[in-house]
Parts: sequence; structure tokens; C-alpha cells
Amino acid sequence: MTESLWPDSVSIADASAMTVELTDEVLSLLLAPPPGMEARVYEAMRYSALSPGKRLRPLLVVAGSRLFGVARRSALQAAAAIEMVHAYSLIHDDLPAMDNSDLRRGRPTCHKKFDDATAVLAGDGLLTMAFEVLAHPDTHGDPGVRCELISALAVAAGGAGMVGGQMIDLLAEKMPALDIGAITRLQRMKTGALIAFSCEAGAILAKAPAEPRTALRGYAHDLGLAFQIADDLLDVEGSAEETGKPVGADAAAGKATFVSILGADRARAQAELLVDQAVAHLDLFGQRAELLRQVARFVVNRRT
Ligand code: GRG
Repeated sequence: MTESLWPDSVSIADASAMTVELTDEVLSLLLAPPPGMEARVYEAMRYSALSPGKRLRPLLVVAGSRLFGVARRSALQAAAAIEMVHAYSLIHDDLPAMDNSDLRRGRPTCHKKFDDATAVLAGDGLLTMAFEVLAHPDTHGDPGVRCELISALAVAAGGAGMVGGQMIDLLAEKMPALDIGAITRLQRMKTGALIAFSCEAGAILAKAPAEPRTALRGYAHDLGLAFQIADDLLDVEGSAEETGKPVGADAAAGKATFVSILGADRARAQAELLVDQAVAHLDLFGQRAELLRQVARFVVNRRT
């Protein structure tokens, strides 16, 4: 499929609705349950990966791919792979051994709907399938590009990224409160790394040169932190109806967050400053980056 991603000008509402629909179509095909007894783990994988989230990471893949005219098929395969890794992280994060959460995206968490062992396996299945998807020729005809995607996702999701950040977060619960520098590093690893890979996937698929990649990295860096501050604010100011997950969890666990250290007003101002900085990195793309600009503003104003 070589058709371009979307029409030249597109609103974030339309792009988001299209991304949800197209990503979920791809996820649904990839996660079709086989006939044997192993179907149960596919049901659990589908339950979590197809549950109603924002699909923010797929939207970033699409918006980044659009800059370089990447084929829709390639972008959606990468988007589906990243959403699988995100869904796995939420399943494992909700387990009794971690956050012990009953509610996610307004529904019972995977281990509540199925059982703990099935939820562990569903997370494992989604993580491994993400790499299978990136390794498939449908994602890109050039094996070098597929290898680069696989390697970049492994780094973002592993010990130097999301898994490492989660480890620090768990350890921090039993330590004196982290300072702002330590929280920034933790969040860059835990949520920022996967967001950054989502922003860069289009550039990798397009074999883009260094200059636009550096600009996208700068955008992603600031966006990831703004996203996390907005998440911390929602935990304090949002409701379970809006967010689809329990709120007040950070304060209940005595966790140091951007909001607990800076206060809500300064944290909000910092998030807005980061969005301005993120948007400034996109100047070299001109009008073509309008969707990425809109995504950055959406990230700090969201209520879910
Ligand atoms: C278990 C290896 C492992 C990692 C877990 C990402 C993560 C690390 C934990 C999730 C806990 C959490 C709520 C982190 C805050 C940022 C975040 C990832 C929020 C959820 O992402 P959204 O808002 O969710 O994009 P939806 O549901 O819209 O996809």
C-alpha cells in the first residue's frame, strides 16, 4: 500500500479518529485468535490492546510519517507495534505485584477480567509480537530499516528506557522523595522513551537525514515531559470517570511527582513552556508539521 497518509490539511480530531480506526483495524487482524487452547492469551491481548485508549503513540507515528510521505501501510504497522508495547506496559503495571489496579481505560484491568497468570502472558505476548510486526516485510521492504526500527524500540522499551524507568519508580516508593532532576530522568525513561520512538519512527521508515531527526528528537524530548506533567496533574485534578483509571494514586503512595514538588500552578506553567519549546523544534518542517504542533497542545490540555 503506497497511498499517502492523509489529506494535506487535517484537524487533530479527524486525524485522531482516523488513527484509532486504522490502528485498531491492523491490531485486530494481527491479534486474530488461533483455533487452539492458546486462544485465551490472544483474547486477553485483544482485550487490552483494543480497549478504548487515546492511541496517542500511533497518532505521533502517523503525524511524524506524514512529514516524510511514508506509505500508510508502513506507518500503521509501526503504530500497531508501538501500541502493543504500550498495552503490555499497562497490563504489567496494573498487576498486583506493581500498582495493583482494578480499573484501566474505564474497564476492569486485564488480570481482573482474566487472571494474573493470563495477564502476565498477555503482556509477554504483546511485547514479543511487536518485534515480530516490525520484522515483517509488510512494515518496510528494506531489512536495514526493519533492523533499525527493532533496535530503536528495544532500547526505548528496555532497561535503558521504559523498564528501567519503571524499576526506579518502584524503588522510589521505598526511599526518601526523589528530587526534580531524578524525577525528570525517571520519567524520560519510563514514558518519554516510547513517546520519543513514536515521534522518530516515521523518520526511520523514510531513511530521513540527521537534521530532521534531531529536530524530531528535540520535539519528543519536550513533549514527553509535558505529557508526564499533564498526567501528574490529572492524577490530582482529574476524576476516574474522565481518566478511566483510579486518581490520587501518586499522593496515596506518597510518590514525589512534578506536581508534588512544583505545585499545580507551576507544574502547569512548566508543561506549557515545554510545549512551546517542543513546537519550536518543528520550524524547519513548516506547515507540514501542523499536526505535530496540534498534538503537542492537545497533550497538555487533555482530560483523559
Ligand atoms: C511494566 C515495564 C512496565 C512498565 C510500565 C508506562 C508504565 C511503565 C506504566 C504506566 C503507568 C502510568 C499511568 C504512567 C503514566 C504515563 C502513562 C503511560 C499513561 C498512560 O498513557 P496514555 O495516557 O494512556 O497514553 P491511554 O490509555 O490513552 O493509551
